Amino acid sequence: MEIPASHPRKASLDLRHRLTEGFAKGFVASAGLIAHGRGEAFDYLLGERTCVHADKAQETASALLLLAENPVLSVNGNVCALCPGEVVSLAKVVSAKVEINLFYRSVERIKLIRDVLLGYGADEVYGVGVGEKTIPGLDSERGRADVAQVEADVVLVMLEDGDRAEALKSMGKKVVAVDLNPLSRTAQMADISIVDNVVRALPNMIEYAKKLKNKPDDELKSLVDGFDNRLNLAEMEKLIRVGSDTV
Ligand code: PTJ
Repeated sequence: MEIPASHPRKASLDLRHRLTEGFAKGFVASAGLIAHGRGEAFDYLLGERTCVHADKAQETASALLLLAENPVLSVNGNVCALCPGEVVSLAKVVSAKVEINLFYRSVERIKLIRDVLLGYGADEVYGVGVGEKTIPGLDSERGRADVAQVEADVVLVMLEDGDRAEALKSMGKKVVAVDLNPLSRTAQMADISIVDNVVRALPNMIEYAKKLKNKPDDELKSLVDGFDNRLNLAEMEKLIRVGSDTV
């Protein structure tokens, strides 16, 4: 159904439709619809905009991805529905691999997500095999990983509140999270937590990565070293509780 351009909640409803269409096509998990609702609630409280602290986290995350030897962008059903083209673009700018990692893993969903990503121009999509590698300490299906994720030094984890960030960190990796809930386990465990809607975060990260790409490593390192994730998360939580950028 086409939402009229005059509808005051058009942008939000259009995003919902991307999820319900992805569900109808079979690549969004039914629980993914619930996860999206949780995100919507946080986004509403944050004013549905990129806050200054989220913008800083996006700039820093872009620098970290550019510095990485072996960055991986991890994609689940919701990310595939909301921003497949942006995942592919960001992967190209920062020379990252794109890997599918699903909680509700099925061969059918993996194939559908792979086809969407290839349709948006991905050179190669990882995580489509049987998952011969495992992430130690992770008993869910998310623990089945491709060699890409196992060898990665920096992993971008989007839209999941779970146990993978902790397991990846135990393997010595740096984790960047995109999660509208600053209190989520993933946001709390990550090295850089971007508290913003993924549909705004990824385009902004692509722009930052393009700007930072030709800067010397020292400059990128000082951006990363100067970032305090605890403080950033605390500011984002304050923003939700108090409702102002200036508190
Ligand atoms: O596709 P699968 O099989 O891997 O399944 C995906 C699930 C549903 C398991 C995954 O999305 C999930 O783990 O959902 P959770 O546990 O509800 O965590 C989702 C987190 O992402 C919540 O903290 C939400 O607030 C947040 N979130 C939801 N939508 C967005 C978002 N964060 C940023 N942008 C969004 N659009």
